[in-house]
Amino acid sequence: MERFVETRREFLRTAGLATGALLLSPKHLFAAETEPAADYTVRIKVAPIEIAPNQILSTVTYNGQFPGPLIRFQQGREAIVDIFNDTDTPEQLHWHGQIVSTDVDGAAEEGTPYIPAHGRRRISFTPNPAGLRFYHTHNRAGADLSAGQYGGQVGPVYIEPNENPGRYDREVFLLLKEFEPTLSRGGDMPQDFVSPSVTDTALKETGEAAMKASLVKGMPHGYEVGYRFFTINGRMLGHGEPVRVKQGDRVLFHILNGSATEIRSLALPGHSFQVIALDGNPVPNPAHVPVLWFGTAERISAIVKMNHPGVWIMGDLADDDRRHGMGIVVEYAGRSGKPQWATPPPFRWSYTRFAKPHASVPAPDETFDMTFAKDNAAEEGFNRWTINGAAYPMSNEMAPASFHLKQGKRYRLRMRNASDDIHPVHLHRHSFELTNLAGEKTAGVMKDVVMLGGYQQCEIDFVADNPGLTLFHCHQQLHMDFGFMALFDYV
Ligand SMILES: [Cu+2]
Repeated sequence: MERFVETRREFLRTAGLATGALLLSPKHLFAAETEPAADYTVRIKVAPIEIAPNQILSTVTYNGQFPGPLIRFQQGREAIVDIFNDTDTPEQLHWHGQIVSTDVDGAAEEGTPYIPAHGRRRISFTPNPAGLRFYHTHNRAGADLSAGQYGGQVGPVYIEPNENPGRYDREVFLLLKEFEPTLSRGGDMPQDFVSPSVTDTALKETGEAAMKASLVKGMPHGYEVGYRFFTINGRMLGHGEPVRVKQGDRVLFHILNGSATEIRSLALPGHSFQVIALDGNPVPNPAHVPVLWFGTAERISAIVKMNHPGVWIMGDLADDDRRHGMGIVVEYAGRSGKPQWATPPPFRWSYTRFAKPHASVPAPDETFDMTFAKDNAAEEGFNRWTINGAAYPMSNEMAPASFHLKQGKRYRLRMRNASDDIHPVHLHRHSFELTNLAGEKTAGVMKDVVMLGGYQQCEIDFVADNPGLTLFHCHQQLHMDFGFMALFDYV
């Protein structure tokens, strides 16, 4: 991986040395001034990736590798990124979780220009906020399972904080991702891990009435996506480099669910995770948990004290997914043998565990009510998704904004899920605070994706502090591609 600081200094040094010569050539000097070297270069290209010995896939990648290169920025220091697109399809590269302008963000719906096919786009921005972010394509895939985030266009971003990042011996980045998607009718997303588990009777009645109506029409189930291969850092379990540790190490894991559609879990037998950040943002209460759960696009930074020597499988709780690759070996120095797995005791995941106890949040200036609903199999066999009755046009384009913001005001989104599916809901270009989960008040947890369980409700608050069109959507690719999106604008 390139370290941009060196690259840039080197460039300036070279440019400085060359100044005398360039005086003879004003045109050359001008070119150097208008086009400094990029801090990072990302190249979108189709490439083979080997996820296990002789298991080679061909997919769209960043820089010919999967995951895309880890991009490290320094908080608050402007960076220049060149994005080359070597494919035949115009592309959008989204800087997930960053507070950037619509010109940079990477969403056509907000008006970000495309990176032209076989072209280049240069962007510059000030990376913010600190912590674990990521970059991924924001192209619509629709029914095309080789497009969008089904392919290999996902890479981690780490924005170095200006303040002390914490005490640990080493840092390990893990990116969870499935390959070879196929469509099926049915398939269940796990959600019995969600806490609080309270569902709303009225939402349930709405959802069940919709299901009855579609059963009458003979089309109760839209397509769902399943996968053949499961990987961590682009390798199936047992086929990548193990995470090598020593007894007593404090290892800081930065883990990212890069899936297009799946909810993931992760456990390391005999160890606990001290969660220090969610979606890159430090949590008020860094609690210990035996299992991590990630909605699509969610990130967790957690410290593991290595105090249980052995050779272990750090893997997904779903046996089938783990057997098909969703895991990585953690190996203590001096230990060998077959990696061991043990199912952790029953555990429910709640964001409130990491919240500020007994804290309250300021009242919002305005509350937007949103109801999410599913029209079963209504869109050429795919489920159509609506927010307050409207599906976003299925075109990868701008549409009129549904919600209007005034700069500086605090807003609350009261989200009600009238479907039985779980939704990892994402707001672009802003961070939000979790303020109510299924009736339970909470405060202090800042995120950019929140999982909303079937027939549940939750509330998130955010300050309108980054003017411009702002996309809001479910991060499950099938859901966002079939209507589950809306725009906010500033008025
Ligand atoms: Cu969804």
